Amino acid sequence: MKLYHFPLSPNSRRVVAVLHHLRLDCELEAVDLSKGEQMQPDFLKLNPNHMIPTLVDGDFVLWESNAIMQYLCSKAPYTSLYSTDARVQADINRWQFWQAAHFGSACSVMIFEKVVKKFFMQAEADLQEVAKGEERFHRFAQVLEQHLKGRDWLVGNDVTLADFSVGSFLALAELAEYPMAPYSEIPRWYGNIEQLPAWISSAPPAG
Ligand SMILES: N[C@@H](CCC(=O)N[C@@H](CS)C(=O)NCC(=O)O)C(=O)O
Repeated sequence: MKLYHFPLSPNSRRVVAVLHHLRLDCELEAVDLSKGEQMQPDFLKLNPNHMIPTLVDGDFVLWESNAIMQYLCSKAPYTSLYSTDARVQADINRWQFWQAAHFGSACSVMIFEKVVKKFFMQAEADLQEVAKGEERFHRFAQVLEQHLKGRDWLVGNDVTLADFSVGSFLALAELAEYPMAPYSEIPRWYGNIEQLPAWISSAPPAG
């Protein structure tokens, strides 16, 4: 298998974390988004959305990080990351869809305005966009905060794909200046993810 990724992207880090957690053999190839490498014709043949992560497994090409994570679990003999129990699996799916549709898209506004523009475009953040992102962030962070009360993980008693999917956006909380002040459960839970060997080993190189 080969995974096209960009180390700074939360969308690809969570896939790399799952690869490490499951100890799966997979070649990693970095696609440098800051140089526009995702627009190369050969890459566009794999993913016409020009996005990482993208997985190639023989003649099978898969894009969308959450779909890739679920597929990788089918490569492991059994993993509690993605239980085979229908309700537990539905619960994990729920949080993965929620990340893709709501929480992640709120975080992405701040990542774009405060990180991508500053480091890759040498441009200023649009404060109106930041305000809209923050409002959206609070709407969904409140849901996450309430759910995490009395829990160490999003679903059940162990780490699942749900934690990697939602948690991946917290890695950029400081850099992207998410408005984290009202929340205590979210950083407590993210602290559990930060201690996972697979999360540590999937971190982008410093500097
Ligand atoms: N929904 C997609 C989002 C992937 C995504 O947004 N990738 C960004 C990097 S974080 C990308 O490749 N952007 C390059 C571009 O849009 O040209 C997933 O979960 O895989």
